[in-house]
Formats: sequence, C-alpha cells, structure tokens
Amino acid sequence: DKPQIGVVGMAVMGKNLALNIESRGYTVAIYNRTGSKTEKVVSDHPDKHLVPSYTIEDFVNSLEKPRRIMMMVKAGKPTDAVIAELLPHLDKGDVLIDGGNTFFEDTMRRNEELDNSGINFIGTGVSGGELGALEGPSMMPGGQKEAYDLVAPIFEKMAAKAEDGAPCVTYIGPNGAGHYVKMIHNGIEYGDEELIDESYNLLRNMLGLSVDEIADIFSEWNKGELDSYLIDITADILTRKDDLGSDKPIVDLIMDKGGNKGTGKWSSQNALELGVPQSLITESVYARYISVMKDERVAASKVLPKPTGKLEFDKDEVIEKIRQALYFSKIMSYAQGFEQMKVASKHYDWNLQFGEIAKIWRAGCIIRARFLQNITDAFDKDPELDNLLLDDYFKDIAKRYQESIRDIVGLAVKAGVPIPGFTSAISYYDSYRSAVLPANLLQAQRDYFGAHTYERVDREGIYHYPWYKEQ
Ligand code: NBP
Repeated sequence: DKPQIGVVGMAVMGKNLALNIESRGYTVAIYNRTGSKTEKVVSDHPDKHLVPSYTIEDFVNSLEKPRRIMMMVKAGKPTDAVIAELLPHLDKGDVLIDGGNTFFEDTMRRNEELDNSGINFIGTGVSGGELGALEGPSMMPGGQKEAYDLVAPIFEKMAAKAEDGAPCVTYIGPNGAGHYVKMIHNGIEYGDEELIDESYNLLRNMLGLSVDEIADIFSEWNKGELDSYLIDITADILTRKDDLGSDKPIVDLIMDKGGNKGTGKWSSQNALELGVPQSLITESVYARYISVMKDERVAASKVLPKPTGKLEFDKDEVIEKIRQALYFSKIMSYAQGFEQMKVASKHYDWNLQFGEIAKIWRAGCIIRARFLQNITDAFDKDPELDNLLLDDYFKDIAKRYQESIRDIVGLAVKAGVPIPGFTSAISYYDSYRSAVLPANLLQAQRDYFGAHTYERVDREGIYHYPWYKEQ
C-alpha cells in the first residue's frame, strides 16, 4: 500500500504526529531535511508502518494521489523553503498542510499563491504540545473546504476526543482561518496562565501560604468550575521538589523571567488592528515583558516604597474569593477572545462557527477545560450571541462573583501584589456594562484641540463646538 499521507519535518512535533497517524491504521511517508533524523525515527520504531524517504522527490512519489502532505517544520522562512522544494513535484489537486505555528497572514498568502498553481493548501493549528501530537491534539484547520474533506477522515481519527466522543477537529474556514483561531487559542492560553499565576502570587505573597498549601488549593479548585489542564498541571508543579538535590520546591528555584514565542503578541497586535478590546491577552504579554526586566526590578525593589497600609481579612474567605475572581476573570478573557474572533470573522469573511470552535477546545489542547462545555452550550443556544457575558450561565456567574473580584482587586492593590489580569478583567466588565462612558469628554477634548467633531446624544448629525468663541 502506498502511504495515504506524508509528514515533512521529523523534529518532536512531526515525529509524534506521524506516529499518531500511523497508530490509527495508516501508512505514513516521512521526510526530514537532515536524513539522520528520519533514520532515527525508523530505527526507533521498526514495527511501525512508516515509509522513509531521503529526497523530496522520492518522498512525493511514494504517496497515494491526490497527495496529502503535512509539514511540521519551523514557522516562517523554513515553511516557505519546504513549499518551494515540494512544489515542482506536486500535481494539481494535491493537498499541502502546514501544521506549524504559522502567522495567519502567511497562511492567507500561501493559500492564494498555491491556489493559483492548483495546489490545495490547509493551514492548521495543532495544540497539545508533544504529548498531544502523539496521543491526539486539538486541530484547527483552515483552507479550501474540498481540500479539508480529503483529509478530514485522517484528521478526525488523529485528533483528541472530547468526553462525548466528538473529535477535536472541525473545518474552521477559508485560507488563514485555522491559524487565526490557533493564534487566539494561544492568546487565551496566555491569559489563563497569567490569571493562575496571579492567584498563586496572591496566595503566596498576600496570604503568606506555603507552596504545599497552595498545591492543595489548586487541586481542590480543579474539582470544580475551574477544572482544566492548566490548573491541574499547576497543582502538580507546586508539589514538585528540586531535581538537583535540595528539598526546595522547584518553583522557588526557577528564574521568574517569562518567555514567549510571539503568538500572544500577534493576538494583541491583531486586536489593535481590528479595533477590539483585548486587555486580558495584552496584559498577559506585558506581564511577561516586565518579568524579563529582572535586574531593573531587583534594583527598584530596593528603592521604591512598599504599601504601608494594614490588611485585615479572613484567610479562608479570601481563598474562596480568589477562586471566584479567577473564574470571573477567565470568563472576561474568553468573552474578549470570542469577541475578537467575531470581528475577525466578518473582517476576513470566514464565517467562523463559535460553538464548533469551543467544542474542539474541550480536549487535546492546552486550554482544555470543563468550562468550554458551558461556552459550547451558550453558542448552541444562540449562535449569534453578541458576547459570552450575555448568556444566562455567564451572566449568573458575573452576578455571583463580581463582588469577590472587587474585594480581591482592592486587597491586592492595598497589599502591593501586581494583578494586571484581574484588574483588566473587572475593568472590562465595568466598561462593557456601562451605558455611558467618559468618551463624551474625550470627544470634547479631541474636538477642542483638533476640530475632530462629535455626535450628540439628542440629535442626528456631526457637530463642532465653537471652543474659541467667548461665551
Ligand atoms: P521546530 O520548530 O524546532 O522545527 C524543526 C524542524 O524544521 C526540523 O525538522 C528541521 O529540519 C526543519 N527545518 C528548519 Br528549522 N529549517 C528548514 C528548512 N529550511 N528546510 C527544511 N526543513 C527545515 O520543530 P517542532 O518543535 O517539532 O515544531 C514544528 C512546528 O510545530 C513549529 O512550527 C512549531 O511552532 C509547531 N508547534 C510546536 C508545538 C510544540 O509544543 N513544540 C506545538 C504546536 C505547534 P532539520 O532537522 O533538517 O533541521
């Protein structure tokens, strides 16, 4: 049997995806620029149905037609380089798939260029890290629908399965839609991590709890509404001790400089382009940036005064309020993420199905969580829902938890513990539910210095005020 699909790129993701596909009953062609990596995959897995090739031409020729080729190489120039190498050997109707963490505008460009040569191009988000790739990731494919139909049976088998058995993959939309949704997924992931990290910081530095106590709290939280992969691994991380010998918790030995690979920044940049409020992801990116300024922070910590006010609270009550603040903030973050996708869907003409997107995030991916079922239910009830906050379930949480986040924000500010995620969550909530914002004064200022004009609340039209005339 000729291989039904081929994978280019035998680094950790490509290798694991190839093994995943093979495990679902397919024969998989594999190729890597550096041949020794391909050899190693084959020698490490001698009994698998893998067909190695050591030239691009042999690789392409080994495949069943129409060919399905999945690239798992470094995003950016390497992806263009691999496409350029493959292209002369492909035939019209073949399907090229990019599973890398590609910027969606690159996918839009490649889709158009390849379409002109009659080659189908799918850009798919793949989330779940190494283990997800091997056991079943959440997948977000975008491109020609007919092309997706040619790979759908394989994708549905290789993807993670939600509790109800549904595969965590669905056709997202044309051209760059899949990589766009993956970008937002990663941005939301930044937000989730930031909110969890702020909660940890409050438990540690405002309440003075030990790492072991905090591990237990996260384990407990993971049994309820917050049940999710990220809370689960956080609880686990906090139980782990130094692997190099001391008996200290490993978190206390890890340098507090947050790295990033750019997907959060892309989400924020795109939100600014589209004119969508995206404060949660943006604050999460900034939180990483300020964390990297370690030397400056250490110096500033020695000269800038701390708050001096006295804090009074009941510990157990505050722990529960932090939990509520975390869940409330998470809801604001997803409300913003889905709002951004709604605006993008119109802007790029993608017709995104939000309920379907929430469904494929229920398993396999890094943001998988019980709460995604609530989002799925909200969009099932009303596919045209303007904002998640307007759904009954989320409205009710906001009603029950808003006082807690207000209390926590007040306490944290008083304690001097930074909470950019929590504060942006409550500010977003209060802005969104405000019938009147001070943008009336803003418009007056703009009109005053720049004659930018304004609308009035009591009549139609565009107005300019005679600011420089004596009254
Ligand atoms: P890397 O992102 O580290 O890429 C390494 C692969 O790219 C190797 O196969 C390498 O071949 C190939 N490559 C490079 Br670099 N330049 C090339 C070129 N000019 N021509 C041909 N091949 C080239 O691998 P990864 O961590 O497995 O990730 C693969 C993709 O999946 C990336 O886009 C990544 O962002 C995405 N992703 C990763 C994760 C994760 O958790 N790691 C999750 C989701 C998505 P060589 O062996 O010859 O150097």
